[in-house]
Amino acid sequence: MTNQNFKPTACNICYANCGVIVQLDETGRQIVKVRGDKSHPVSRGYICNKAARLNYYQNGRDRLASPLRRKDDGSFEPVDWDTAIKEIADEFSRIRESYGGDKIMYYGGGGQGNHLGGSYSGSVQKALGMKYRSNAIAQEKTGKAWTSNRVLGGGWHGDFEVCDVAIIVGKNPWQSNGIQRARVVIRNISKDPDRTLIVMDPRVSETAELADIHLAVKPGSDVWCITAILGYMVQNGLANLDWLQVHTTGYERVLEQLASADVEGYAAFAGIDIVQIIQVATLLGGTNRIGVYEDLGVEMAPYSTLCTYLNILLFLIPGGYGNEGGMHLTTGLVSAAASGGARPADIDEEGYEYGYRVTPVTGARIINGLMPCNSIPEEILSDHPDRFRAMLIESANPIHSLADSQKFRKAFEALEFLVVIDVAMTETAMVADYVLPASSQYEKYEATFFPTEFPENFFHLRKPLMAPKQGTLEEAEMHARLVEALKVFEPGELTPLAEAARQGLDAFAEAMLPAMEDRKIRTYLPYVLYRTLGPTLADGAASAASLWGLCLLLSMSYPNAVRAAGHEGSSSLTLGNSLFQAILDNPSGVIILKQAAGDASQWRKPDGKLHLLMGEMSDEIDYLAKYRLPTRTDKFPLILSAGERRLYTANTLIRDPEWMKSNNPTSLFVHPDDASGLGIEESARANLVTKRGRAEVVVELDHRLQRGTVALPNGLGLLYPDKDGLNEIFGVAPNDLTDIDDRDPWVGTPWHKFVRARLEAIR
Ligand SMILES: Nc1nc2c(c(=O)[nH]1)N[C@H]1C(S)=C(S)[C@@H](COP(=O)(O)OP(=O)(O)OC[C@H]3O[C@@H](n4cnc5c(=O)[nH]c(N)nc54)[C@H](O)[C@@H]3O)O[C@H]1N2
Ligand SMILES: Nc1nc2c(c(=O)[nH]1)N[C@H]1C(S)=C(S)[C@@H](COP(=O)(O)OP(=O)(O)OC[C@H]3O[C@@H](n4cnc5c(=O)[nH]c(N)nc54)[C@H](O)[C@@H]3O)O[C@H]1N2
Ligand code: SF4
Ligand SMILES: [Mo]
Repeated sequence: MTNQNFKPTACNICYANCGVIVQLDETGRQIVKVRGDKSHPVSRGYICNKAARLNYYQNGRDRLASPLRRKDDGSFEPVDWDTAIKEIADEFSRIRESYGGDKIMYYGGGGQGNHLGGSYSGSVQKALGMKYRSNAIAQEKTGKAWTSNRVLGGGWHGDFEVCDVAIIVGKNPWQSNGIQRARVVIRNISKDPDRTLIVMDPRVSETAELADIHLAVKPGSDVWCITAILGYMVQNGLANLDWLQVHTTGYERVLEQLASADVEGYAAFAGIDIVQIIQVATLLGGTNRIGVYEDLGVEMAPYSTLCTYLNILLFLIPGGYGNEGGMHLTTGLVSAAASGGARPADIDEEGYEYGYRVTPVTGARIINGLMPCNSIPEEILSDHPDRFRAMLIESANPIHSLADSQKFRKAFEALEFLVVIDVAMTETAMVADYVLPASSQYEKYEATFFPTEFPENFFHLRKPLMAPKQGTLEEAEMHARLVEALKVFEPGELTPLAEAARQGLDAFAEAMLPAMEDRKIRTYLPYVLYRTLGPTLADGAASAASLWGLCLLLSMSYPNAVRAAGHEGSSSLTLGNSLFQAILDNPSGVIILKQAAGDASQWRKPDGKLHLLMGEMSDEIDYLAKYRLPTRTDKFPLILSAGERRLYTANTLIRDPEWMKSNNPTSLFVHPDDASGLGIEESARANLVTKRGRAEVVVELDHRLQRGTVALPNGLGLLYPDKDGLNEIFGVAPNDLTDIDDRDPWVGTPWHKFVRARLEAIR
């Protein structure tokens, strides 16, 4: 078979976004065949079982096809685009005039496969004076962002293709990917006698099955296990003191604490044999080619922020940073932009941060501009004069995906105005005042800003496979029309830039440079690029225009790495232009930068050192000696992992339950001993109860679980129309069972992997 008629794009089911080539049927609207794209520079033909089922995303029965407006009786009526845009702009303007633009909150902006549209939302936020925003990252990765920014000055990533020791903490890449070509890479490490795969997970996950060393911690106790490993290293001369002295500050206090850690006691509390601790500490202490990957198993559990901090120490104490095969700062199109703008935190003499931004009502910490998702309802359901009155939600389904769905529904119903932009009629869209239908990710140009690979980093701008579904618009156009309805620019104000763009990229760059002296142009840059450069881009690629600004920034921040990837240009402007052109010209993706180990860009600016001491986390390390974990009670003796990644889960991106070949959508995994103790048999129905709710489940016995733990799949319990158009719920929505208050004290991330629960047999 040849690959004629196959078009390149990417799989949008998880954030690996593997390159794929797809074949459409004769109507041009159904995706009938999907293969790995061998021309993709990083995934190189790799796909997992899910990619074949993209058509369930593209052609869901609940795709939206017209803007919808809520009527007085609560039902929706279709309205035309001009009406919708005008009325939405008017109502948001009214809220801004009555209460201030900071009472309008923005949520979302992109899921697993789509960030291009969201890059334009900033212009709408500015036009309305919005100040607070959030997205799903603030329910998983803000603890990581906070600690990483403080210690390293940015996010971190390992080179799993070549590291000697890989340590995977609370992550199951076999099912959830995340690392490029995850199954191949994991299998390679597992098979190689000279490389070691260490997995920390209470469960014998598919990844743990391949591990050389499986640290089967008790749920929520990872921080004791990791501190025991670090303590053993420091107490037995395995810390790389020479390296720490040269590259870090504040290490003395950290080493002092680890020197007095109760290694044996901590190992025992975590349920780990001391022999394993010694084995792992000795391996890590003997190399600097270390790859650490953490994910939800620890980021959504008690002590999540401390756990990330300790994971950073796992590679810094042996000196496994900035070297070949070691850990590195992530650099991509967006981190370049962030490093241009991020102000370093204010730190006092003891290593505590002060003067950080907080939310208006509850004073929760804002990290990288994102407020904690768990705080959102409290910032609405309040008498506080600064409470949020309205929201704009784009490409996200927070009623379903955030902790405590009931609380979110109540909060959104209390808003004066809610607008949702989505491709489908979601649980969140159902409570909106207006719903705007987006073209799907295969009907428009799309891209994500996730690639974090090292030493080579890629970017993949995907071309549309088909025309937009009738009645839909891409987000870039919606945002531009809203900016215009809000009358930000005078007619003709951008004409000179638009004319320069028509003369080509070089002329445009030359005109933009002085234009960007104007604060207004800088403030509304994505919108300005879309309306000036956008229309001149070939093949209708107008929404790719915002990338031009990012390419310029990347070329200014990392000129050598961009040139090493084969892009040419003597100045930042010409280099940025050639990078932008390369992104437009390569439909299977392109390497945007190539870094060298030890590259100066890896070292924290301005003093060039890593700042090991975080006062807040030092206190937490001391607190470990108290051995405190939220307790199981007679009422709730089980720990529920609410929302696991399985063979057929895809957040809420695919709503049609038929997409699953396996998976009973309601299945709860239970250890056979726990089930028999309750008199529950395989495939029996049972009630799963938490302090927040109850759900009927089907029990599947699974000996890979730890006794006393149960697990539900993620992303199910969605409403979906049956063939007669009647909405049905398939499976259990995990966040009917989770509580907004069970969260990390520093960054507010939820404890979804540590939900206290009980199971009741149904007789
Ligand atoms: N198939 C599929 N892939 C996906 C997604 C999807 O929906 N479906 N979603 C994507 C997204 S958004 C994300 S963020 C990632 C998430 O990817 P993962 O983090 O891998 O996802 P989970 O399956 O939720 O949790 C991972 C592991 O944590 C373990 N765990 C539970 N409690 C603990 C604990 O106390 N300690 C430790 N160490 N481990 C624990 C579980 O046993 C599980 O094996 O997946 C991405 N990939
Ligand atoms: N209990 C529990 N809850 C969890 C998790 C868990 O493990 N347990 N995992 C959490 C994690 S890690 C994550 S990342 C979140 C994800 O939760 P969300 O951020 O809410 O994201 P998705 O479920 O991926 O939904 C994305 C939305 O985007 C829409 N969409 C798809 N394509 C487009 C498009 O092109 N344009 C627009 N405008 N919309 C589009 C989809 O229809 C869908 O409604 O869920 C979280 N929720
Ligand atoms: S790893 Fe993720 S992006 Fe790649 S094929 Fe599987 S679901 Fe799609
Ligand atoms: Mo996620």
